[in-house]
Amino acid sequence: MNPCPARWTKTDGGRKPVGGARALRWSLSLLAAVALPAAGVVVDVQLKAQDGAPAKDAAVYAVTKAAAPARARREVLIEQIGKQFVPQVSIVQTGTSVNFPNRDPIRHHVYSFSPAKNFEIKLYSGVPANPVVFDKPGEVVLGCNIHDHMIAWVLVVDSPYFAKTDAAGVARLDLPAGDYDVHAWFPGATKQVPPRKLSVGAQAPGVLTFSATSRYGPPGK
Ligand SMILES: [Cu+2]
Repeated sequence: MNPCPARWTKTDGGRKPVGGARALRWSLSLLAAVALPAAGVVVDVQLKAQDGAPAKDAAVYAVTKAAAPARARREVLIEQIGKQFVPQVSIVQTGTSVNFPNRDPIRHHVYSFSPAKNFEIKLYSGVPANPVVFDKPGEVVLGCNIHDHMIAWVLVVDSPYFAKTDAAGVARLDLPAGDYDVHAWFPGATKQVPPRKLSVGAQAPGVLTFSATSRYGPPGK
């Protein structure tokens, strides 16, 4: 006599197609987002060394006062291969987890004394059990306690809009319309260059160029 079981069964049966339709709508809207990059404007930023040569493996990031969208933060890897950090330069958003897999048949001891992230992973092989969370913005210089020549940088930024420069010294940002401070960052530079204002509208603003005002890169290079 209790109608409930029958009613529940019916409702459950009726939910499935609704769920399926919802899933389809989601995938369609994702496709639309991918197919319409026009929501943002692509801005190329050229970085040059003091002598005018392209500044490879430097970074650019743009900061806006407008609410930036949350970005899915994947775990970032900085490996040790042949007694080098790979990659030597990383740029991540504040809160990103970074792990340090040791691919060498010898042990490394990764550390940083930088104020933005003071940590060490004592003498280890293989993949550390826990990644390191970079929870404060700033420049973090990495070293190895065993191999003095090993050096790498992590730039931690409070923005989802960042990119590393390629071999031509160009970093490409995809920015929604709005007002930004665009920062260039040269790893290991004794003095960084000041940021520039950039208003992004419907038109691409052309190429922004920054030149390093000091020597940068690993010591001794
Ligand atoms: Cu080492």
